[in-house]
Amino acid sequence: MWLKQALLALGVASTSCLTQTSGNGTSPNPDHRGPLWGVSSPPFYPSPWMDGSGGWEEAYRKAQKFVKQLTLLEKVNLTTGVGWQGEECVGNVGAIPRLGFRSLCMHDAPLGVRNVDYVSAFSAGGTVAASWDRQLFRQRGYMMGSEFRDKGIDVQLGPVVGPLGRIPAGGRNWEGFSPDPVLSGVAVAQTVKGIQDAGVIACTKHYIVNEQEHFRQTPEAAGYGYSIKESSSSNLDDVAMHELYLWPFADAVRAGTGAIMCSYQQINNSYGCQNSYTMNYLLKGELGFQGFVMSDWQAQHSGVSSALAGMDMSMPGDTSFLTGVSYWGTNLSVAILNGSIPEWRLDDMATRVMASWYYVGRDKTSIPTNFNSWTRDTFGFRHEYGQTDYGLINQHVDVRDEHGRGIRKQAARSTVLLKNKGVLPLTGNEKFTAVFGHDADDAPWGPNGCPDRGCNKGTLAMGWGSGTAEYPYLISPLTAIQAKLLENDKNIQFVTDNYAYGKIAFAARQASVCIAFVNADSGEGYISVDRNEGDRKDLKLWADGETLIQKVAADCNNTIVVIHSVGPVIVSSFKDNPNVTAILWAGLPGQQSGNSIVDILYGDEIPGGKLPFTMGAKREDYGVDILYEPNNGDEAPQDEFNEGILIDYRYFDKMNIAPDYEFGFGLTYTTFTYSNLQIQHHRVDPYKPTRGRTNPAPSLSGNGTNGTVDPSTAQWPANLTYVLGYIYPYLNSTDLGTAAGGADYGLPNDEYLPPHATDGSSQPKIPAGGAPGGNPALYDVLFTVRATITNDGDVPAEEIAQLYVCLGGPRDAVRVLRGFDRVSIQPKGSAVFEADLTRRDLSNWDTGSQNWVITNFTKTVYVGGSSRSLPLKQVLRF
Ligand SMILES: *[C@@H]1O[C@H](CO)[C@@H](O)[C@H](O)[C@H]1NC(C)=O
Ligand SMILES: *[C@@H]1O[C@H](CO)[C@@H](O)[C@H](O)[C@H]1NC(C)=O
Ligand SMILES: *[C@@H]1O[C@H](CO)[C@@H](O)[C@H](O)[C@H]1NC(C)=O
Ligand SMILES: *[C@@H]1O[C@H](CO)[C@@H](O)[C@H](O)[C@H]1NC(C)=O
Ligand SMILES: *[C@@H]1O[C@H](CO)[C@@H](O)[C@H](O)[C@H]1NC(C)=O
Ligand SMILES: *[C@@H]1O[C@H](CO)[C@@H](O)[C@H](O)[C@H]1NC(C)=O
Ligand SMILES: *[C@@H]1O[C@H](CO)[C@@H](O)[C@H](O)[C@H]1NC(C)=O
Ligand SMILES: *[C@@H]1O[C@H](CO)[C@@H](O)[C@H](O)[C@H]1NC(C)=O
Ligand SMILES: *[C@@H]1O[C@H](CO)[C@@H](O)[C@H](O)[C@H]1NC(C)=O
Ligand SMILES: CC(=O)N[C@H]1CO[C@H](CO)[C@@H](O)[C@@H]1O
Repeated sequence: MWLKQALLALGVASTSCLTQTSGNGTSPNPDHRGPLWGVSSPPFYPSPWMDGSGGWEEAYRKAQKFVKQLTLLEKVNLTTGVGWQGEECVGNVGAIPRLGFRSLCMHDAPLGVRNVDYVSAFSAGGTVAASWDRQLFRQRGYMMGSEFRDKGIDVQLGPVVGPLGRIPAGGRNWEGFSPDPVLSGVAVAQTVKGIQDAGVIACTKHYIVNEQEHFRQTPEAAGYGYSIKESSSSNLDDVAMHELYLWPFADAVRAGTGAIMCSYQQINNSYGCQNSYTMNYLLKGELGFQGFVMSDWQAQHSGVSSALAGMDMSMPGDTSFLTGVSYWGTNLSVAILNGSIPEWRLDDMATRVMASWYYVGRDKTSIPTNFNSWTRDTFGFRHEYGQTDYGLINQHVDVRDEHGRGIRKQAARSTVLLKNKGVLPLTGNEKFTAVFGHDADDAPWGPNGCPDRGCNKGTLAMGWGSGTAEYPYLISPLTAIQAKLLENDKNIQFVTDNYAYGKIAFAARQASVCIAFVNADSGEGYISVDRNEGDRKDLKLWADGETLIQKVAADCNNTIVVIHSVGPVIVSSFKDNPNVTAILWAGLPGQQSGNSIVDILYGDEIPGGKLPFTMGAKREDYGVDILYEPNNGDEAPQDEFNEGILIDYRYFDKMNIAPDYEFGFGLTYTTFTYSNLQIQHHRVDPYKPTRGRTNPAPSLSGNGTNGTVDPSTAQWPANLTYVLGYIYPYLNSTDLGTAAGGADYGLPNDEYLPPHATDGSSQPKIPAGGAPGGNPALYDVLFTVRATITNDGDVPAEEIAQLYVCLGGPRDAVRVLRGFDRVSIQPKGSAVFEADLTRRDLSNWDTGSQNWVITNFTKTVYVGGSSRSLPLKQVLRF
């Protein structure tokens, strides 16, 4: 009901596949209190215990065997971080010395190993998404995973599908892949498999609807002068949750992701790390997630509640950095001992952690951690906060292998050619080449000069925040172009001061080709760069890139523009300028930036990427924007996702707004003709909702704690070498109230114990569930779609063919992406594009039955080269 209202508010009438309604692009009023204002999340308890299904059987058996031998304190150790800067990695849990089991190491980032030397800086997720290349996704995942493995890391904190990219200005979108759930879903699944093939646990994050930086944490907001008592709440309906935001998480779970990170902000006014509906019901129930949920760093806000709501690991362990106290640790021991949390819940946490560890084979390939993320010094304190345990802490192991070559290739394959008036590729024999823009250059302090890349100096090859890695080197475009042109001893000049207009004009006037590099940066909310508080303040090029391009083009009729950006930027002022002869979007290419763009510019690689998002003419055209100001007094800002599923191209299509460059668009040096659409129908059994009941929660408490253990066995050992600030599982009194160290950290008198939360008996199964990724029948292939693609030109090329479906209902998008493939085709040759349509691909989420349903609306299949170039179409016959 509300959805209809929301659509009416947007001026959208009912539509079907074949007709687009007209709209004027009016965006919803951000201050309007819509139907999602102040909504809540339904409680769901008990927390589902893992059952070892869907390929997890062996890991589950081994994990249970391991957990059975653990004491209460040892299990608590497995679930609780030792505190910020307590150990080598950005997060570690306690060890189990009795069994020689070392402290597990959790470490950033989604594009390479953070805060360490001798690692690679890969292209960002949002950049490689533009390759639409499954093999590349997997290969990149494997390369990253190998580096984490060889540094001695157990869990890589990536990949990212939250943010999905609802809002183009979202600060961390570049860490993820694409605002389209299918492209993101394929990319995340392949990345997870790649990382885990290398023997490292992938942590898919941030769960869920973590779509902006503003107001995600109250202390951070206070730092920007916003006084709010609670983090913002992302409020969304059940359809948008399933059809959009949960979709790629389902793919990650189905691919076997060992960990998931719950997010900072609230969902329907319940914090991401204590929302029983998102963690218990959606993730562990419906999606059958077998791994463990860890908190984002300081995203935990309660002890008992978070445990009962499905969180399995507290990161980094302290309530907030360096407090030395934890919601868990001692308090989790107490909560088990006093019965607030049943021991099966703790057993399940520990089993999930250990099952993931076995699942990726860490029992076979565990390398000791050989670095310390808090310093580059070779010798120092192992415990940075406690300043104890001095010794060799950084072995400076070079784990890069030959990955530099792969990164160069990956970035080139992810470069998107947006415009080309026949000037590309260049030959390298141009008489006079002039390069412009600070984005072409090295940074004055070197590529790692700003901590966590929190500045925009020199060329941009990754955003800022925790999603970064240290560059082993960063090849700037200017360096690489000079090297290329010096092969023929050509003339090359440059002006890298964006504002030196006189010098720019002087160089541009002489040049036979001008290459202007421009950029737009963003990052994580704890760093603000040029008043961009994580999220971008606008979609413009930085350092007045538009004027730079205009000045160059005014004097140079062959101006090539290269954009390094975190996402869409406004290109309207120059895209139709006749002197702008080519435009390339190169994203955030990573360490080989200059070489990758040289490979494209000078013809060693043929451009073939396509946009993983829409480039709109103005920010208003996207229909949604960042909530930049608190809208609820000092209470939690209410971020209403009134647009439902209509983000990015779905919104442009629905409102009939012409983008500058549409989702899925990209040129190469030839054109393609699509023909011969054929649809094969497969007979499959009808969809069966999952029925029956689970087993009761297994009891692994061999040591018989189960609420009956004598607290005297859980006291501080007399001989323990205490590390300052470190989080331990021990009690300092046999009186549980005293031992808990205050009511704030997890005592039941401070928290509400929800009904059924401690019930370990057999539970009804969830109809849309049944296996990791959801009901297995959702992945039945119902149709196979084939089309012939002919390369019209004289050069070999690759085409990224795309399959869209109109689901046909009034609230549906005009079309949604459902398949794609990057196909290599010889000159004048043809190839067959083939894509499967699964039951999930053709279903809508039905809130009433809480399941996926294929509606009776006419469904139409479209095939072509972009979201707006779809020459082939056919109605599906079931
Ligand atoms: C756009 O559409 C909305 C909703 O239909 C309407 O209220 C508004 O006046 C329109 N604006 C323009 C500029 O036409
Ligand atoms: C949020 O609230 C909406 C509206 O009541 C509801 O449809 C949806 O299922 C809720 N989602 C979550 C995650 O709580
Ligand atoms: C818990 O972990 C800490 C830190 O690794 C370790 O010192 C302690 O011995 C562990 N406790 C138990 C009971 O294993
Ligand atoms: C294009 O460049 C030429 C110089 O080559 C200049 O005379 C002309 O004014 C430029 N046109 C535009 C639209 O800037
Ligand atoms: C630029 O102008 C020069 C001189 O008029 C001309 O020879 C050349 O072909 C032009 N280049 C482009 C790309 O239009
Ligand atoms: C733990 O307690 C539950 C419920 O009281 C009981 O069913 C179970 O047998 C107990 N397990 C052990 C190992 O004592
Ligand atoms: C501490 O004492 C216990 C019990 O006597 C013993 O098992 C353990 O090895 C000792 N630990 C250390 C670090 O000395
Ligand atoms: C230990 O007990 C004291 C009271 O004796 C309490 O104030 C303190 O917070 C406790 N320490 C921890 C770590 O729980
Ligand atoms: C489709 O139509 C049939 C026949 O009218 C009806 O039985 C069925 O419930 C409809 N399915 C859905 C999903 O609405
Ligand atoms: C049955 C069982 O697993 N017991 C274990 C309980 O914990 C002690 C150590 O405290 C182990 O030695 C036992 O094997």
